[in-house]
Amino acid sequence: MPAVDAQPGPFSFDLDSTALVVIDMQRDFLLPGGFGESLGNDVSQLRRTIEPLAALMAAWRAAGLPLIHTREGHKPDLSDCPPAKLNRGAPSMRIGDPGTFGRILIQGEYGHDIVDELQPIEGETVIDKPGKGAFYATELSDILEKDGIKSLVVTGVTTEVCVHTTVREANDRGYECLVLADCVGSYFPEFQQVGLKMIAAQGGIFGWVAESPSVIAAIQE
Ligand code: TIU
Repeated sequence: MPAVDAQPGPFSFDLDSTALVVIDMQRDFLLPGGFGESLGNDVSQLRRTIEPLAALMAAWRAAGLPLIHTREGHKPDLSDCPPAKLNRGAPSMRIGDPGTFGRILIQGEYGHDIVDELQPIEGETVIDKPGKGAFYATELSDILEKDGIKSLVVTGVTTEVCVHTTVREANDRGYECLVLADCVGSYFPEFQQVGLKMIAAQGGIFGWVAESPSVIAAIQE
């Protein structure tokens, strides 16, 4: 059974029952000129995850292990977007408005899809989710149960929002989660730091935290 150096201690996982989850690496969040940047965010804080994530995905695919992508977004008629989400805050652009890369966070639009560097390949699962967590109102639980998955290696954006919500949902459902610090990103450096600490604190209250090179080494052994 491979094990990687992690906080708060070594993370052991079985290759037959572990999936890599790549959360919301979408153009709307990551591309300069997109939705994320229009909210005043520094997209470079997210873009630094692309290179390590591409390397991890290549190794994961070479090992023949399951890879699941998620995308946050809504139907064109916004019937799956609660008013509480649509109207929150005072953004210069709202979900469904026309943006640089099509209607913001709307399924089928260019900006809603995953960045070129990390596009899914044939046979990989893509979960479209209306919420922050990947379990809420999606088929993820059924897929993981069907495939006998028990552990998740969690990556993507943003650390304190969709990554945290998904890890918390997974933790309550009995999955062991390893979050990779170099493959998750927040627009806010302080949230990145504290978000990762919160996962591994109290003996791993939500899971474990490691760096992707240790996982790559473990699956290549
Ligand atoms: N995917 C995800 O984290 N959605 C967000 O809206 N994140 C923010 O940090 N805004």
